[in-house]
Amino acid sequence: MTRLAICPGSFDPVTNGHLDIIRRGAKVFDEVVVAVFNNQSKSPLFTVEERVELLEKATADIENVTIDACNGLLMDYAKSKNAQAVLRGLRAVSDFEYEMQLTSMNRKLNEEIETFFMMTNNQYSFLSSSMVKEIAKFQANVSDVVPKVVEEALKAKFHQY
Ligand code: COD
Repeated sequence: MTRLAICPGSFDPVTNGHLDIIRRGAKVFDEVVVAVFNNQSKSPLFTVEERVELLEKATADIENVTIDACNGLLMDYAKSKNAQAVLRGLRAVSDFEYEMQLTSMNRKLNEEIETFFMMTNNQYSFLSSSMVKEIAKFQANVSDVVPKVVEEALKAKFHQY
């Protein structure tokens, strides 16, 4: 049986922290589908299509990873893919409460699909898409926290070149 995990998120945009989780997850599961959702509570900088494209480029070298744009409920999507697991990253204690709520709600929706958490690599513990966007807006260097394609996309978004 193919062990498939869904790695869901907003990925607005994908950071090296996300990529670390995706890369490590791809070593544990046969297939990882990165599912890009339009999170209603966040106002995105990049469209879903742009986020998918950036993820595709950033994960092009990982054979068993695919990227998909998603609407609706995560658990409905996971079921439609016959996934066994949802894969999430944990940075710090501050992530814990939100992840508990999300996981409890998801379990209520579908008990069959387990959520797996992976601790971030220490170097990415304080890395978030929001902070990357914040500093990129002021032309700070983001080359060590996002892949090259994202660095270029941020420059194009904020500085129009
Ligand atoms: N290091 C390691 N992991 C990280 C890092 C980092 N530096 N930064 C982020 N991560 C992890 C996050 O913990 C998460 O696991 C993943 O990477 C993606 O992060 P984000 O911030 O892009 O994802 P979120 O939290 O915005 O994703 C929220 C969902 C899209 C999963 C959620 O809104 C959802 O499930 N939406 C669909 C609707 C639904 O089913 N709702 C029901 C639940 S109430």
